[in-house]
Amino acid sequence: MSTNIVLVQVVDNYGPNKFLPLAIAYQWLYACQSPQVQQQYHLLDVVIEKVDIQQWLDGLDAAPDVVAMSCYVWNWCYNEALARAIRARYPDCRVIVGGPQVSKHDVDLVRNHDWFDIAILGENETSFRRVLECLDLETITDLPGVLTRYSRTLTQPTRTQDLDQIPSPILSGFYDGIMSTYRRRYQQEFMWQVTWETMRGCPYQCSFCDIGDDYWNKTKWFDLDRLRQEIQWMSDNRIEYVSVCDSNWGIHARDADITQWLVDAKQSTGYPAVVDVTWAKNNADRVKKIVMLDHVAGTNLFRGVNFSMQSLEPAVLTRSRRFNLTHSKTVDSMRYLREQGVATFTELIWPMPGETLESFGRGLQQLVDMGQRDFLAVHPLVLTPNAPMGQPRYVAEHGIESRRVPLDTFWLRHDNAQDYIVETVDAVSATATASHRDVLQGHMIAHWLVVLFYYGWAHQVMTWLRAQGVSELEFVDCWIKHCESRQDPWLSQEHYAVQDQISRVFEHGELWGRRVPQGGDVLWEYKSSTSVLLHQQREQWQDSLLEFLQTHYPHSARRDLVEFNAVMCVDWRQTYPRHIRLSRDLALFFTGHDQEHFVVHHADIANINTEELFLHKAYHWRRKQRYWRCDIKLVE
Ligand code: B12
Ligand code: SF4
Repeated sequence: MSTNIVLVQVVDNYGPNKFLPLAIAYQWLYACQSPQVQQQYHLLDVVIEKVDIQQWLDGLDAAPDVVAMSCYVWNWCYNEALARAIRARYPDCRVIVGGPQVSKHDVDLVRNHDWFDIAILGENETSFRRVLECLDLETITDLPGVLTRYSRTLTQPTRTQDLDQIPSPILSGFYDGIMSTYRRRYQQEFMWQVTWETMRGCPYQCSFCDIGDDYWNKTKWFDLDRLRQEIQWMSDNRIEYVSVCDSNWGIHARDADITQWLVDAKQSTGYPAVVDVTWAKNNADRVKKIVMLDHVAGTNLFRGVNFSMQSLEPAVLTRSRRFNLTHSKTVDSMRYLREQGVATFTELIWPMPGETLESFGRGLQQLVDMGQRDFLAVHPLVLTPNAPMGQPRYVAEHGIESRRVPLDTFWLRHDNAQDYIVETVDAVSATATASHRDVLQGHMIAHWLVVLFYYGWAHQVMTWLRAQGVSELEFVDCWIKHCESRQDPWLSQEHYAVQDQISRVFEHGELWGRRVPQGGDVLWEYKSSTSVLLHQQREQWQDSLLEFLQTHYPHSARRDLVEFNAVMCVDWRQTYPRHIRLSRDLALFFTGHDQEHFVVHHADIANINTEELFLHKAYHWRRKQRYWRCDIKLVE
């Protein structure tokens, strides 16, 4: 009699795309190389979405004997609920868990989660195969990186040395199987998203990151021929979006070759449409070369280049073992890319251990000074079970306090949120150098800097004031004081609404994000949510901005400056190109031309036909490419 196995790797629903499951496919396909596994097992189902658990159990064709789940921070609680339900209905079914969310430090993990039977740590394709060959809990306890309720010691997993021993889920036809099952089941075509790996591991050791763990320090590569064939498949199968797992795109010379194949593929079929990569931190020249391959070909595979820094404070970087590109190289690269018309964006984390409110603000200003004009994201610091920063010693050493709060997932649809099994994380609420109050205040500084400068709502005004000696951070500080003074009730209300919502995440465990009128059933990221509101009340916004200038910077309180700022923030309800008239001093300052008549245009706005599409493009999907910003030219 065969053993029925179910594979589970679920993600949240984001828009229409479905995710093809990479990690669990690897595990299964590797195990299937064992003749015993091949003969003994029958693949009952592959679960890739957070389905209704009871309905799914009711719909199964047979009783599952083994369920293998891939666990990430975004599906751990769901997987627990699924495992409990399986345990209740099929008590003899063996539930196996693996993946980044399975702690490599907790020998009691299975004893403390008795709805799981086996936990497999690290990559560990070899142990998974042997577990499937022998499901006896006492025997498998001796395998490296395998935990059961009988485990008394923790053995660490070894690395997989030759990645090409793992069959490709693409080339083996495994994904074709899932896609045709969906086609049959739902009688429609879906857009599929591929998670794609060309290499594993990372030579860096950032403490806040799962991959910063020593375990992942050596890099291993997939064979180039295999990758080339996979690209062909993605191109032929019209894969819209490819999420590349590699931690440093551009770290190796071969990344340029792979990029060229992706460019060629898109030129021949139009697919893959988007390739989402994490750029190498310290290989600026190669990164520029790779970006230009795409840019010059006009294939638009990459959506900008991220210069992730996490912090700009040297002492903080040392504590978290983070190495950033040098200051001068970053400035040069950002300048070069800006001149080529390639958007860049930067990611920071707040509050990093050792960071203070003051050093955080200094870092934000430094970033603007370095030439980051396009986009900035500030992520809340969270502790994960395998990241060095999540370990008790590190936590104690840096006075880290954390609270169990929902995962910082934004843009969840609220209708999903109704029955949603909330995933939780340990979000850092204070450190030895930043009190909880500082943490909230830091989020508000980042909030207004992004809204005003990086979403454009006061971008031109701030640029003008900068030339008068007012730095962007001084402007933001003054803005926050203005909001707190309640002089402008409309602005104060917005300021406190955001602050209150962020604080409620920490105090009451509420979901991150915020619903806004006419923003659909979506929990918007806070800066986006404020932008949606400002968009809906543009005239009120201009009045408030002018009044703020009159109060604090009277010499720059010019209606034409505020109006110019507004004109540069794209609005789908306007007709483009727009002809505008500028006073000579503004024209000279912003365009370099001593003229009055200009044309304002936006390359994509003609494709927008609904408010919802506009809001999502401007303040969600294409925010990192400064979608908000119009172009300005002289009238010819
Ligand atoms: C692709 C990706 C995504 C995709 C996921 C698509 C998908 N279907 O999986 C998307 C874009 C959705 C995503 C989102 C997020 N991500 Co992400 N993402 C990644 C990324 C880049 C690759 C993951 C991957 O597939 N790697 C390749 C596979 C093969 O490796 P692996 O996952 O480690 O799996 C190996 C082993 O762990 C093991 N394994 C895995 N599952 C199982 C199961 C069994 C049974 C066994 C035996 C073994 C096993 O086998 C694999 C090797 O064969 C990683 C970073 C990275 N470079 O790995 C981050 C990473 C997984 N993401 C991370 C985070 C934090 C997030 C976000 C929460 C960020 C945020 N705040 O918004 C969001 C989640 C939002 C949400 N609600 O969904 C963290 C997760 C930490 C954790 N403990 O889970 C990572 C590790 C980044 C990091 N540097 O810390 N992400
Ligand atoms: S943050 Fe990036 S560079 Fe640092 S260890 Fe993680 S994957 Fe490597």
